[in-house]
Amino acid sequence: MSNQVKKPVGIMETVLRDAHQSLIATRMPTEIMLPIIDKMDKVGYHAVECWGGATFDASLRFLKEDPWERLRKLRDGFKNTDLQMLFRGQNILGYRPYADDVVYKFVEKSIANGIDVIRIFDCLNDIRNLQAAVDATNEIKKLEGRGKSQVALSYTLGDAYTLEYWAKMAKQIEEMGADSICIKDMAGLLVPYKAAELVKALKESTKLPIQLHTHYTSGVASMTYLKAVEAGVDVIDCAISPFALGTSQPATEVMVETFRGTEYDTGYDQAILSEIADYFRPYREECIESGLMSTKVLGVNIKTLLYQVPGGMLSNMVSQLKEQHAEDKYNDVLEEIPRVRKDCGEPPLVTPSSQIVGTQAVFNVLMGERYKMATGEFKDLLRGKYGQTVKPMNEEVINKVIPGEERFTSRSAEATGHTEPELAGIEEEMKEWKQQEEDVLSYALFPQVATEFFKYRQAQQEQVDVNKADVKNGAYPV
Ligand SMILES: [Mn+2]
Repeated sequence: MSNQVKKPVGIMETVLRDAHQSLIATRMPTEIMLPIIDKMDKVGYHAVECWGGATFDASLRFLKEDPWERLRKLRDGFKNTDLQMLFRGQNILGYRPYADDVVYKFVEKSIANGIDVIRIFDCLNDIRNLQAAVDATNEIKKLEGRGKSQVALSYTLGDAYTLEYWAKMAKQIEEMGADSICIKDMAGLLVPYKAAELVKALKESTKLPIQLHTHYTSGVASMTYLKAVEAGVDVIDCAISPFALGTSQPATEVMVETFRGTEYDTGYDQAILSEIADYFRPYREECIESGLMSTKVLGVNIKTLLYQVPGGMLSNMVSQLKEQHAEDKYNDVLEEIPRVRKDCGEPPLVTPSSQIVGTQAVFNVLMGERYKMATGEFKDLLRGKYGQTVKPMNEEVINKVIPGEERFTSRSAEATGHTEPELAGIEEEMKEWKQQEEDVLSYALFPQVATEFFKYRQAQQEQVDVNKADVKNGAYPV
């Protein structure tokens, strides 16, 4: 035996959340997941990521599945593995800030239905927007003995984002009572040697475990993991090979093999991983054949480093331009994005700031004059309703878009007036559909989509032939 000190790196498997979100628009149904989770449970993964805003939304909207039911089924199957979810700070899994009582209830129900670790991020890295979710998790942990919070740094590039900035934020996250930290590189911007520097700086400022999340889009991600692990990162996010690479994560098997026999050896059994890959491979083929998985997202796109735009934002932008028959403006919009981002305080680009900046950039280009028109969300961002940005905003733009208007400096829930409990009111609004407490939360996040789902569910329960139902218009013969 060598006297090498073992420091096995953990792997969080993303195939049930981010991998299919990145490659097939979050369309993997529960029935594809269930047959393999028994095997996945034997790997010894640090955690399996299985839930988040897009999985929740797509379940209700496109798959006509109850996301809570999916979570309970996964929990049933994963007896030994932690289940992890992604949580948008005060926005929970939705697109607007909620009052603290909704945040608390959502955390409580997520943990009660099977979640172990909640990864919480804010699109501006305004840590005040993270506190309620962290506090809720800590309270549930005290009461139930289960539930951990992981706070994410939404990683981005720009003048303000120095090693000192990240190190300070990590320290604040430790002080706010989180259990671990994630470097959330949603756009795949973190290159290998920068990753080593960043991990080292964070390790010097906090004792919390550090997890690294990135995307393969620009082709450097597995090297980034190698350097980050050497620098001391504790956990890396990977996807089983049929759902890895491209806009998804590095492949689990590849990283396991990379560290085999070193102090970082995961100890995972390659034979089990290979069976899991065998299971997902035909489904991948099916997705490619049906066009659900586009081979376009599977290659290397080094331009993401140039424009710093996350994959999901690019595809939104392309469809917005298509609708306007202005696909030829693609490059103009790409160049406009960094300028708009700078005007509004250089925020990270992640839901919802990515959509807000992206849509405004499209407007600026199509109108032929910058800020001739602004979206309501962009105005709210300038008003401070999403929280504080790291850099000051461009006053000229503010004067053009929201002249003389009130601006806010508090956290998002207060800036948007969500200071009083709102759960009871929401329940009152939707009580005719309520079959479980969780339904109130589904409705709180996605009122229209959830209502459509509730109608569908009721029609099914009343034995209506759903094939005859007019799904498009939301009318179900009862
Ligand atoms: Mn991601």
